[in-house]
Amino acid sequence: MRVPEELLEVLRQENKFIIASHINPEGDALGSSIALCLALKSIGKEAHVFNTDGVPYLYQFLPSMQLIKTSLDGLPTWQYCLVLVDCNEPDRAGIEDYRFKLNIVVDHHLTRKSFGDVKWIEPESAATGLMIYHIIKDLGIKIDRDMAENLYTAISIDTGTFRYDNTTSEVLRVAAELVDLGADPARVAIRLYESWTYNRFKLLLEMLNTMELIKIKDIKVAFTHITLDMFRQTDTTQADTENFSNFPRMIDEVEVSVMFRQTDDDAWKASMRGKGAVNLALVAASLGGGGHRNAAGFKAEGSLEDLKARLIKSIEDNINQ
Ligand SMILES: [Mn+2]
Repeated sequence: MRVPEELLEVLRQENKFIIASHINPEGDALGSSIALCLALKSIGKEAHVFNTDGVPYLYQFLPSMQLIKTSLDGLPTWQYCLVLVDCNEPDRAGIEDYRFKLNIVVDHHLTRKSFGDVKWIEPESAATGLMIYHIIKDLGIKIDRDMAENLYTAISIDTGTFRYDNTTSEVLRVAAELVDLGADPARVAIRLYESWTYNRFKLLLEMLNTMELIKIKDIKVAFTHITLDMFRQTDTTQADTENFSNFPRMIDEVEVSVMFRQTDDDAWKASMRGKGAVNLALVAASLGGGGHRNAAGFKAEGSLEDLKARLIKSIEDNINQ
């Protein structure tokens, strides 16, 4: 993986940065942003981290997470370089109404958009955190414990903690180095996977109870959903559903797991996880969303039944592509 020289040059020469990541942030978005902010600060730059949704409780263990601002009010953004991480268009980050001095994009999502003056998009990279690691190294910045743990978490979450097929030897080498630099794998794993609220667990049970297995051509797809009522009954929020779509994928014969969650009366978000038989990035794109081959999502309006029908059609069209 090679960091474009142009990107390094801009980071060396400019002095004021605002780092932003996508709405509903997860470990890669947050860990990458915080690590880059700490790194830029450590060489005397002014850097801010913005996320419109803030830090979900699941990620409040991230070192230096208090750096994250949920508002850009009062900052003359036009004097700052934007670094958009883990997404590649400003409306994904809720910053489409702001102007910046220069727009930089660092992302690993397949869907390419035209936004950005200096772009580094690497769909082959397991995580944006891995790209940020290379940027920090190439800038000659020493990675401290806080940066290490943020980068480790970013890489960990996007590789299913070193289980998905994006877990390359490079991923493991970088992770090992981050552990040497102070990241604590056991602490991160416990916080990511074994620190649920009881309510979140109840919501998972509700979701699993909705599961149906549908055969599309030769492959089995598991459908689950969460209604607004279920959120209300368990006193949980959308952020509590992170990774829920992975559970039905545990079943041997399930190739694709789709979880729909209701966001408004007639509005749903679908999150899909696969094992390779269907290119879910293409399925998501056909329905106005995006993502990776084995992890993608989209938003849609209408009834759940309608949505399912559209999705089944799209999966049919994209089997083995
Ligand atoms: Mn990512």
